[in-house]
Amino acid sequence: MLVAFTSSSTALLAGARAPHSAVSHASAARMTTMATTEAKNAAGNELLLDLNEPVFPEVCEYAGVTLSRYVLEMARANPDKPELNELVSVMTAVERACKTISNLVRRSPMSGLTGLEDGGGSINVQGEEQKKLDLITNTVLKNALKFTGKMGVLASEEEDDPVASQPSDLPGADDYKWNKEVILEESGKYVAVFDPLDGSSNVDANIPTGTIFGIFEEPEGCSVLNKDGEVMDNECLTATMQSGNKLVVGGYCLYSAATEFVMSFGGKTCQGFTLDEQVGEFVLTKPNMQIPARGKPIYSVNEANRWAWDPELTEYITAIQKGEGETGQQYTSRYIGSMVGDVHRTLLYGGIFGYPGDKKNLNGKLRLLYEAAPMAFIVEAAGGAAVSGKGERILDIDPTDDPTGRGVHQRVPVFLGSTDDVAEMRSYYKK
Ligand code: AHM
Ligand code: MG
Repeated sequence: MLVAFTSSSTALLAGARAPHSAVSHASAARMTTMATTEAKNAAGNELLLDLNEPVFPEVCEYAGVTLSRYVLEMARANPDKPELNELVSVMTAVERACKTISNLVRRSPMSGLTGLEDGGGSINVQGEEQKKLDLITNTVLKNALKFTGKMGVLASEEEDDPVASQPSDLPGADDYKWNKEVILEESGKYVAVFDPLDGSSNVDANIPTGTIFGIFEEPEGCSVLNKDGEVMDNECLTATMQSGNKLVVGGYCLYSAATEFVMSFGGKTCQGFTLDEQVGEFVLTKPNMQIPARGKPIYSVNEANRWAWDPELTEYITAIQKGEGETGQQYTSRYIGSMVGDVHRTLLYGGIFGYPGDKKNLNGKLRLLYEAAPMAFIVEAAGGAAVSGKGERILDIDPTDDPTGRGVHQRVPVFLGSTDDVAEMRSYYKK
């Protein structure tokens, strides 16, 4: 169902493409109910939640629609789902963390936060050297989410294993040595997955980086301790192991010339906000983002790996480079090496972004839970496609099926972007 806040001027319907200039002019708004739609996203896939989308035909010229207002209106537009009110504080925490991270990244050349943690001595579970900012941004996000009181379990690129979100005086909690940082809590409603500073290898060169996040509901009946106060197995702490099609909210924050926060609440639409640094608020600047079915002729992939690619992929990339693909246009290459920046450009301009598996790294590099799935959620909400190495929908991949046993850090090949470009790439595998 769509709910519109209407007044005398042009109404912007959720899911409809809105000119950016339409978010202006002050006026009071009145709420009306619009026709019912099915619980499907723009890509035509079933959604977990059928949410009414708040619609803003008119907003204050000076303040605009802030992210906080959008989230509040989303909860208000869905009175039959009171649990959404609990997400307001979770989203406030994510928003505040992203503002803080933006500031930390921006000030890092002056504040001594560039470079490696421990002079290179700090390595995460995936064998990667951690940067000072990797660790600080992880703490910022983790603390912000913890203190909402709504979170049960958090999984992050910078944590070896998922961590519960609150200290607990429950019996047995102190003995629990499941990982160095495990703390237990029993009242969480949501679980979060995040990559606090994706693309951090770029950060010292002042190249765009980003935060990627996803929020799931905690599975029903999840209890860290059993009735005798004994610590259960990892069942609940692995509550983050859910497929992307169960995401309630997903999105990213891009730290670039401007800080942009792009998110989808429920997966039906995709909304883009820009941080107004002067007032410290994210303001809706890209309502109802839609990725063109065939946008600019751009491909985005690390070509240094092409010698180990599938021959089908090599054939496809070579064809579009030469102007011998379906469009007959010669494609150009854009690759930042920061997924958030590369995906943001792809959302706005169209084209295809990929991190394929290859002979050396069968599943590529990107992690399913906190990189591939939230990004696939966003791209589909904007009408694009996101598939893995066999052409399967990334959002349908069940992380508990992981044959590599990497758990929350499972990697998957990723291709996403304009539907026609992704379909064209897959067609080479069917020849
Ligand atoms: P990170 O999470 O350790 O920063 O790694 C993920 C990043 C992505 O942002 C980006 O798409 C990819 O790594 C780039 O990898 P490569 O340098 O192999 O092209
Ligand atoms: Mg990352």
